Amino acid sequence: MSAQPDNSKDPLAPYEDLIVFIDGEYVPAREAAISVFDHGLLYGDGIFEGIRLYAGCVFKLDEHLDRLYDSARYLNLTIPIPQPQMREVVCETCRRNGLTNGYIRLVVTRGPGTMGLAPWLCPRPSVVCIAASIQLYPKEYYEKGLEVVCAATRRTYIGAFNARCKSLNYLNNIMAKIEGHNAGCLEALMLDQSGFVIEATGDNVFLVKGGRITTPPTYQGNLRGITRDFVVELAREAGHEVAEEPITTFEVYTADECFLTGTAAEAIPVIKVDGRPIGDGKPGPITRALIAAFRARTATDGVMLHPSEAVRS
Ligand code: PXG
Repeated sequence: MSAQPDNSKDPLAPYEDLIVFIDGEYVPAREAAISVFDHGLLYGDGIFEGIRLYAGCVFKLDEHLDRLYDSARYLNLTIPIPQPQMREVVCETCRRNGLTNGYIRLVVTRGPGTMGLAPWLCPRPSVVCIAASIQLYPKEYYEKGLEVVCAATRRTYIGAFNARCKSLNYLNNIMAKIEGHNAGCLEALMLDQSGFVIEATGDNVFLVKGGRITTPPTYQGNLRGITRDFVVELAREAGHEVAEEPITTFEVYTADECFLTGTAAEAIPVIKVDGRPIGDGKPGPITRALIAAFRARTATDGVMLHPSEAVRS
């Protein structure tokens, strides 16, 4: 399978009528532009968050903002908008687009600067907020599960860059995603330098064995997913034992169940890894129950866009 793009369609067509927040203003999408000298473009120097809007509530908004501001601190990047105001930017972008359900992309770049790496020569970081709709995986995969492979490309070593910082440089993940695609899969698992399976290219990974749930700890160079933390909470509430422990391909291939979690993907079953069926090769009961619990809570655990209307109704 080729990773070359399909040029027959305009991928931006669905975004034509959007209102986008950029550097303090809400403007039509076609007018929202970042400088060609922005270090976000020149060096991938910047950070982002992907956030979901469910039934008029921004899901885990404060958790996403905490992670965004921590990512900024890691990079010694000063976000020009204080966190409480950023909360309002996210909500207002959703309101201006009349959204009830959607996907929010919040991006902070280092801003325009001279053509050298030096971030201290970039005086004005840029802030962009886009709110639109998303469908990462076709619906049928939530019923029948995904097949994945383990990518040969290792996850960036934490001594080089700690992926707990959600940066604009996703080339490590994209290399693995291409490997998955070339193997006919929509996702790929990634291993760290020592051979531990630590996450997928854009999702965290969970296993179930003998009723016990495991997921890798977040000191191995993976992203501490907000969906991951929520699913751990849901699983414990449902009475399951959940352990954060390193996993290898042995644990993956011999698991009863496997699933992935992420803001875009939510929770999705994995039924085959490297050609080996997981369990009986069908989404397992604990995975299915957690997906149902996740869906039941997404509409109630968020920051309301229109709190006054909720009080009236
Ligand atoms: N690991 C990585 C490497 C991620 O990028 C997750 C785990 C899950 O984290 P959250 O907090 O979302 O539960 C992510 C987040 C995409 C896409 O288009 C993926 C993410 C974010 C935005 C877009 O696949 N993944």
